[in-house]
Amino acid sequence: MRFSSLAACAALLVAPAAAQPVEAPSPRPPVDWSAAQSIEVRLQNFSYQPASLTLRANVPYRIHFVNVSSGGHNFTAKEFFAQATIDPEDQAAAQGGSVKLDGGQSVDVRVIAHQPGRYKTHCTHFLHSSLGMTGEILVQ
Ligand SMILES: [Cu+2]
Repeated sequence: MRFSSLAACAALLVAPAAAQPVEAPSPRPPVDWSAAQSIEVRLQNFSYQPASLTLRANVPYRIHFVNVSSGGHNFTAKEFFAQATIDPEDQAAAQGGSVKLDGGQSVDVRVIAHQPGRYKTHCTHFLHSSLGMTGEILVQ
């Protein structure tokens, strides 16, 4: 009797932990990319316009990157792209978390951010970030 009530008590103590199984990543439904909101980011010597983007989590966006300068730039945001879903068609353009553009080039990346937070972005070309080519993406 005493043992069984102890066992019941132990079961109660264990129950809350048992009620919180490790969450498996929930399967994500297919995305309707045609509903993506458009945002334009201009890359120039030596800044992003705008330097700060605000995105809502779990909302599809089409980010239109335009390099308006004659030299190459990139938009490197590894942590941002790592937590995001990128349209399979655009994954090559954002390979390794970096969108690379030659002078005058433009590219679209359709993306859904999932994890709210602040993510840094910068251009990895020599000295570009120290000249001001940095920015942030705020996911709300
Ligand atoms: Cu640059």
